[in-house]
Amino acid sequence: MTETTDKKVCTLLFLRRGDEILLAMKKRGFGAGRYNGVGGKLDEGESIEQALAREAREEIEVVPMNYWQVAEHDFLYPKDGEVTKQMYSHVYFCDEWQGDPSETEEMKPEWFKISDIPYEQMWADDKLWLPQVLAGEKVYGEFTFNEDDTILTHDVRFVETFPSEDISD
Ligand code: 6OG
Repeated sequence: MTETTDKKVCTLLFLRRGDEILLAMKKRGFGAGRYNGVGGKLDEGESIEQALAREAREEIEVVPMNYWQVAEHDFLYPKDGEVTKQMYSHVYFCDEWQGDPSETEEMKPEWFKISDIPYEQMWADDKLWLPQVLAGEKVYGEFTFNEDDTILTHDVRFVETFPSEDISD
């Protein structure tokens, strides 16, 4: 994993219902205008699970009840040849929750058939790992982005355990 001074750990959660997935249109901030799962950066002292629940409540007004990790990603955003921003994302699926997904100031949720995911309106990395995860694989990905948000490099691997779970180092 590459380290930078500005590494932010964040969560990403996708609700699942039969052959559908809940995506949310980000209305403001980083990634605005794209569909994504719900999530964001961990607050000071917060655990992954606490952040997952807080973001789901704040962004689409649901409480996740049953969820499991499906992916882990290291996103690097170089500027002028130097990595100045890094997001390390813990990705989860959820098949049981309380509340109806609702639009908030930040996100507009929408159900999509798995066969109809609007990859062209999502981050460019999503089509490189979401299909595998939907097929039941666990993946770890490293992605470097150009300044125009296209992908410069990517490395996606199937894993049994995620790097954050590796206690050997
Ligand atoms: P806030 O800025 O709202 O967190 N995120 C990405 N998600 C995908 N699928 N691809 C990317 O490629 C992403 N970069 C960031 C992580 C932003 C949310 O957006 C996710 C966070 O859940 C570049 O706190």
